[in-house]
Amino acid sequence: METFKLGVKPCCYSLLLAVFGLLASLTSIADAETHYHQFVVQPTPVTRLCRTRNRITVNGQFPGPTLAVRNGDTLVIRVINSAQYNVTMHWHGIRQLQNPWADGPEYVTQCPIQPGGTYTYRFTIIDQEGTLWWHAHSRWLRATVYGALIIYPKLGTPYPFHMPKREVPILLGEWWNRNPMDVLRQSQFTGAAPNVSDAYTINGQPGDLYRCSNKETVRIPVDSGETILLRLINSALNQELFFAIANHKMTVVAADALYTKPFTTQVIMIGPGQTTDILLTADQKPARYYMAARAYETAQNAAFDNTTTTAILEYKSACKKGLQPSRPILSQLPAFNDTATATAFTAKFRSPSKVDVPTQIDHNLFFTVGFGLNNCTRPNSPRCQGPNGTRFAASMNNVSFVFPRRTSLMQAYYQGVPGVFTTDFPPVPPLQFDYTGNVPRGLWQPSTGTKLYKLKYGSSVQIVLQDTSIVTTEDHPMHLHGYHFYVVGSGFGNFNPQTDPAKFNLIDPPQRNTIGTPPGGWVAIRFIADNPGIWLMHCHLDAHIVLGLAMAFLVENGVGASQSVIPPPADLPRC
Ligand SMILES: *[C@@H]1O[C@H](CO)[C@@H](O)[C@H](O)[C@H]1NC(C)=O
Ligand SMILES: *[C@@H]1O[C@H](CO)[C@@H](O)[C@H](O)[C@H]1NC(C)=O
Ligand SMILES: *[C@@H]1O[C@H](CO)[C@@H](O)[C@H](O)[C@H]1NC(C)=O
Ligand SMILES: *[C@@H]1O[C@H](CO)[C@@H](O)[C@H](O)[C@H]1NC(C)=O
Ligand SMILES: *[C@@H]1O[C@H](CO)[C@@H](O)[C@H](O)[C@H]1NC(C)=O
Ligand SMILES: *[C@@H]1O[C@H](CO)[C@@H](O)[C@H](O)[C@H]1NC(C)=O
Ligand SMILES: *[C@@H]1O[C@H](CO)[C@@H](O)[C@H](O)[C@H]1NC(C)=O
Ligand SMILES: [Cu+2]
Repeated sequence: METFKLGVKPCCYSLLLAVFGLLASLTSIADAETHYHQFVVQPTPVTRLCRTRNRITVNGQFPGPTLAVRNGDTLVIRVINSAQYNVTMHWHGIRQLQNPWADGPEYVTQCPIQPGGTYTYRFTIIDQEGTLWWHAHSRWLRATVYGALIIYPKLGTPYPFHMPKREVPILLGEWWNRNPMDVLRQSQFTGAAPNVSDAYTINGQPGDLYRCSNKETVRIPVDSGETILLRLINSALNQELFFAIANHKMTVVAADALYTKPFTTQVIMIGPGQTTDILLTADQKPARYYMAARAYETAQNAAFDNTTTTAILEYKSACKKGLQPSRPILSQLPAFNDTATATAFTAKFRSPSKVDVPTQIDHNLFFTVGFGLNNCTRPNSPRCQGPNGTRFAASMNNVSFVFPRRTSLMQAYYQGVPGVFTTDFPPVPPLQFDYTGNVPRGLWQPSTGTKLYKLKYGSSVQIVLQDTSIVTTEDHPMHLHGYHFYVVGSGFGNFNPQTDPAKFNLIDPPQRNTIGTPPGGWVAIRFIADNPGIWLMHCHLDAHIVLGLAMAFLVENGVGASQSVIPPPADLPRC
């Protein structure tokens, strides 16, 4: 744990640009520090796939700077918006206890930082360690505005596994040749699905299976026999991904900054928003091996980006001879629709030991999650380019979430501004139907609203998230802000409240902050509502959140200051 730097000479090529850039800030860190950072959100020329285009970045870096802190540290990040778009910043997976003001989703916990504006996010890491990340939470800006957020244990606290000397953040991303904000704008105009990306990326680089990307392919040097830690983050906008390393097994030790019982695997499935920490031992013949990622796509008949991004795991001894580097060995990745592999992988996650799962449930919630289609009065209009002259929609419990514009939910709540939201989000679907069967077309059009579900401080909550087959079934990576939760069960088809709870794992279920609904199935989660504030729950595919696949919890204050939301900072942006 002493050295976080890649103190290595690259072998086959001259520079390890991307890896060095990412690890630049990972120098040794003292105990309980306050870290001051300035994030300038600005247009920056970025060259990918043969063309240079302006993209919104933080401090001109893509991916953005890595934040490296310790459990117990405080972060003070002054965000200066020098871009032409509204922006907010989210610290994905940080619990932000009593402090929704630092959470970031626009119009939920704050108004956006407008062009020319600034806002300083202040928060303390309380009892969390592992791999998280930060990203813009404003329309589709996070396509290029994201970075790793690594939390080391407090000084003197060991990892529950042998700490490798070398560790590498691996940020999976998605790249559009067109400005992602224009891709979003076009789909919001037409009502059709947004154009798919042109490439996936590893640490910002597509890799050498794409044109013009050969020289910049990310390289990770290893010594034969050593074990390194990969901190894998899916920062792609809209795509779950399979990830594998040719000829190498991986040992998963944590996910979403929560330790897991270690298990080995040949392939990882990771949804947007999720992180996975992997131990990798260089125990193969010295050579060059691809690490690669490509789509896990569950929607039926949907267009998706069918390309493969690569980086190269390079045994140093394989490169010493000064010869032309050999072509890397290709990784085996599952087929794009291999739900069996994805499901088997997700089922392997366990907490390291017995955990304290809530068993007395105060709120037994059942939320349908899925698509819808809105009919048009003029189906031939350019604004109705969805299937058969409709517009795509999405909802939870048939409510397509409408984000307020006048103010944020949290500001309205704190200041008692009426008329911004209601607290009647339904605990169960307003209509029972065969959720994963042949749903009658008349039920496909959701209602709209800004509905919250109210929870008393300290109450225990179970949510069954049930995918629907309206338009298509799909794996929706559902993210809850302000919390992590136990994943106690999952299955295919309709959840059966009589028989399925008996199969729940109440001993050592994994904890996560983002979990996918199996396509045409359900997943059950539990948590204690011990963090007051308004917390968004949404699909982490940004193509879906903008269709309304979201809702929010209003967790009331408990007793006294230690169970209440702190006052908002003076510089909180106003709408
Ligand atoms: C989306 O794709 C269509 C079809 O390829 C193309 O005509 C259109 O210009 C694209 N729009 C954007 C914003 O990428
Ligand atoms: C994806 O690409 C591979 C080859 O790169 C091809 O074999 C496969 O059919 C494609 N799948 C889809 C769904 O387009
Ligand atoms: C996956 O898609 C291919 C077509 O690309 C199809 O032949 C195959 O049956 C599908 N597999 C599953 C499990 O749906
Ligand atoms: C669109 O219309 C065609 C022909 O009526 C029908 O077969 C298809 O299922 C419809 N698609 C949707 C998504 O409604
Ligand atoms: C939308 O249009 C479809 C196909 O024309 C129809 O079956 C359905 O009932 C309509 N839905 C509503 C809510 O009007
Ligand atoms: C959703 O609400 C709309 C509007 O009230 C209704 O037409 C539709 O049938 C509902 N669908 C479901 C699945 O509840
Ligand atoms: C930016 O935010 C302000 C304040 O909420 C809002 O009035 C404005 O419309 C937003 N601009 C865009 C382009 O969304
Ligand atoms: Cu989704």
